[in-house]
Amino acid sequence: MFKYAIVRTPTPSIKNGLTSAGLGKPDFPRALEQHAAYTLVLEGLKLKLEVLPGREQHPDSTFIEDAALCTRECAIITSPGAESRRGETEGMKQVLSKYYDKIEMITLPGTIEGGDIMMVGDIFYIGISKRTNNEGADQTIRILEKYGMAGLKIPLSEMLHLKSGVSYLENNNMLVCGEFINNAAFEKFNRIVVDEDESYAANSLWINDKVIIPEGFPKTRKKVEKLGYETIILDVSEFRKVDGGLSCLSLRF
Ligand code: CIR
Repeated sequence: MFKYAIVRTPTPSIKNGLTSAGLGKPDFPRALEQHAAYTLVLEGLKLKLEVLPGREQHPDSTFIEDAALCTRECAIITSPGAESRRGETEGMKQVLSKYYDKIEMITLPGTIEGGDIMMVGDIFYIGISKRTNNEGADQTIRILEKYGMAGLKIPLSEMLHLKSGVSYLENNNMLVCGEFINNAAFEKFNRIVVDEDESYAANSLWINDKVIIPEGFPKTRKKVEKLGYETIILDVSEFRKVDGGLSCLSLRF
């Protein structure tokens, strides 16, 4: 169960966020409303929320998941692979030191973004992607092992981040789509395949026994409900325009 969440408010510069979605520019007032609705849902799920001020100079900084990894033992400040996102980790040590005694750092030439890290108990699956390199993954794995946890690398060929295509819903259940459907690393899980035309919903979010699903993906919703989960539907259309999903909008621990 998660107790805390940290989010960062979007700013008007979100329209300059990195993207390959081809869905147009986000509408800032709408993004703000959607972000507020997201934070309300997290609070409704009994998380103690910290809302960090937006950073206009970093258009993607509302996707705070990429800037750190919060484990049961330590927090790890990442080293974003996208150059325009490098500065997003500034100040994170100070923020996280309210919650953690042990704070570790990934350093260049290692790069890693939180969207490439999926927690399954004490095992962290780490996507090797355009943003996360082997060096960044290896540094992370060494830190995890120091604290009695483990990391496993998963090479990606198509998706932006590992969690763009796979989400762990606890209780051995995992949403998978695209290049991850037949990945041997996930064979032991109860894999629920997300249809290609709903692939955005592969980034759904388990929080304290409920699953948040983006609005507009009824087949995925049905599949998740069939597993017995109560679902919460949230419209995150403006974040989707800059390749962001539900998980990237918060750190949860
Ligand atoms: C980026 O390309 O870095 C942002 N526009 C989207 C980041 C999404 N983050 C995530 O899935 N964890």
